[in-house]
Amino acid sequence: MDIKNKLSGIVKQRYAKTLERCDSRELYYALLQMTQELSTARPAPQGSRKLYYFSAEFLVGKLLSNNLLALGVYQDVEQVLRESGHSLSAVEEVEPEPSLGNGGLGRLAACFLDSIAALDLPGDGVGLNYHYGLFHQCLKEGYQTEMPDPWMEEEGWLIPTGVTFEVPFGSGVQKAVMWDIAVPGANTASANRLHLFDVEKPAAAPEQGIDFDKTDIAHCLTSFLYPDDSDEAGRLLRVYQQYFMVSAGAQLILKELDERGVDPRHLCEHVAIQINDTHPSMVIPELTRLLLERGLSMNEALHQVAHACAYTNHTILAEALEKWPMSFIQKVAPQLVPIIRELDRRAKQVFPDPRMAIIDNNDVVHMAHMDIHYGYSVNGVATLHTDILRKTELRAFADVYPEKFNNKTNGVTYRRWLEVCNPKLAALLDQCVGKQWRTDASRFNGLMNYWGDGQVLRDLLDIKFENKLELCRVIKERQGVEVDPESIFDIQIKRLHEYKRQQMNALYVIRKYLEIKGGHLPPRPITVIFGAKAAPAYVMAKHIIHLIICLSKLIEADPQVRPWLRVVMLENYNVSWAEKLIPACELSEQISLASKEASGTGNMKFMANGAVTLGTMDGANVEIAQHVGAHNIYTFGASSDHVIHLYASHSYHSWHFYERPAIKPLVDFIVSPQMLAIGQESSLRALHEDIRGKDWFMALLDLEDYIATRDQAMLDYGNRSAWAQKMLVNIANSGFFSSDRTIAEYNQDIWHLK
Ligand code: 26V
Repeated sequence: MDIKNKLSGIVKQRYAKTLERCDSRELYYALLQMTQELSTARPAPQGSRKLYYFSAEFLVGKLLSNNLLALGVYQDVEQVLRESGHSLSAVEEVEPEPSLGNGGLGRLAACFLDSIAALDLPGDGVGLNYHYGLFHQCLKEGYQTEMPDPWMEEEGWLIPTGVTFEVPFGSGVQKAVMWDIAVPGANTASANRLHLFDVEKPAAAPEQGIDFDKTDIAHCLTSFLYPDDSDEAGRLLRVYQQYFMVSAGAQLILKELDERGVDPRHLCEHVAIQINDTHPSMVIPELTRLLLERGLSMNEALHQVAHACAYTNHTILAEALEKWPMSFIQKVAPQLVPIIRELDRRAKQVFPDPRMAIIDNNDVVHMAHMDIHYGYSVNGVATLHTDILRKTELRAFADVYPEKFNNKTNGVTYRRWLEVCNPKLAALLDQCVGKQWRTDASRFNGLMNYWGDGQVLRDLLDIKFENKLELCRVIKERQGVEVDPESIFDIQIKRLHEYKRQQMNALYVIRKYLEIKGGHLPPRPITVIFGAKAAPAYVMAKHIIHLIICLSKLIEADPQVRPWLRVVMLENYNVSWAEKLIPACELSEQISLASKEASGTGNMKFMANGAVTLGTMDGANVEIAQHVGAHNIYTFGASSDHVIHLYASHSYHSWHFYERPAIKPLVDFIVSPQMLAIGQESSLRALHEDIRGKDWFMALLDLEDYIATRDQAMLDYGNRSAWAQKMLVNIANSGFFSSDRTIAEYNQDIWHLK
């Protein structure tokens, strides 16, 4: 294909200009048009069974580069732009980023769509089109404030389909309008679709912050992702969103079956439905209901549904396991109530164990329990997580349905998370192991042959340094902060949650600060970078952000400490930030309390980009440690077994740890006069009190080990060639964590798509 001609033709027609005379914005829209034309010309992959991946979140990130790569025209486009005096990276800046996810769960769904298409498997995503995303985070005067994050434009990636469905709410029928985003497969000739459902007449953005009328379902249903669930109206809106998504999705499945000429009595031979966490669980009773309407008996309908639906669990945090009062469902979708009661009755008949009830004694519906009884597969997202599900949280179910339980360790797409975001490292890999790694990540292993190759090791260090320079440039440009590229880049980027323990990282910063003030300098300057959004109603998470910002201000103002230690809290951390941060990272902070992080996927992206992990034996860190070996990862902290025992026996008392001489001064520094002079007293005191007297996620339990292990890493960093070898081993062993491997396993064990 002659890209130059095609693109010139488009800009001539759109703007009556030559390529040379276009600005970045015009070029972006021209490339968007070209990419859409190429993608929509592709047919869907063929197969006997089609997958529908239901998820409330798809954190797709910017799509231009990714799609150009998948379509095989990236290099041509880059060249054409260069020759006409432009750069693709400047054009990319114009693209808005959709924030259609919270974090790992949504980003995983996006990586999965990429891999499903790349493996040429027939599989579409089903989700919602949130107009203002999660929220845009502003960090003003030391606090997070939330603003709408509008990302849709007149012209964008959404393709109008003309397809609509009627969703029968208790309050009346509401129309669901289907928009599609094309998902072209890398190295294939096909494309799948991400179907995003929307209301017909969406509300305008709220005037102030993210407050809106949560009872105005007709217009606000798709305004925001997960509206604040601290009040009842927000929780109810969430049920409206969920039912809207699954009802429209289930109707789409039946429509496509009709088009393929398949009798719904054979649905499960032709359809696989993956339920991504419990947000889409109502697809089970809804599809049952629709099949009953089509004349199937209850037995027939349930047979089809239970052999089509499979459930993925992404967390064992009790507060995140969804349970809805039946009264909510009665209000949102009363027609589901008799069906859910029947599902519950049948399950109880076979398994009277109250731990397995779909509806408990308080008339509350346990969504995960419905998925397990009426799905044919239940999977966790890392080996340790699946083991914990089997042994603790879902034990009663694993005992009676052992054949349903299986593990699918998460993965990430290296097309976005290496090829697009780290072109220099990608080129080095091409040189060392050939270009095939893009579709066969097991090739990374060939890099091990260069473990003793001084030139390759120096190249790795040089590439890392160049990526650090680029990150410095971006941080300066976006936040006006100057960071020393010679310092160690130590990065923790993920949602703000106490179990992820950003507060423990902050306590290490305090320790370093006090050491430097005492004249004890670290072996090298350190830059500690945080990126994190806190849920709007999660008060403790906001206190932790405040602590980090206060530390950053304290250090900035201190010429004695500043050359040795810097703290940067990035504003509005998102996928685009991650694409700059991950290639530049040297020490990857994966420090969750063991047993709490189901998998983590950032850990995998960092590893593949040559960062060394500092982590607990939690989630997929355990598998990373197995792959790289003890010399190439820094692990610390209590084991998951020990942590589970501490919870069960109620024997963790933070105040015992607080009293230790190495810990007390660090915790107390939070409310020191210096800190109170910078920050808000009530916030700092609340955090101090919580860590000292409760510390539910046991930051103090692991603190001393964490400090010692992190110090050791900083020391080892000084031996540059030995460090480069650790980087190399990490990259070489990251192939296992490709989402292509994960998806191949889902297909082989669960979906059987072709
Ligand atoms: C949800 C909620 C909702 C309400 C209050 C607190 C809370 C805390 C956690 C969650 C997590 C929801 C599920 C989730 O995002 N899990 C993440 O899934 C990733 C992909 O499998 C995995 O890598 C992460 O470890 C896991 O936390």
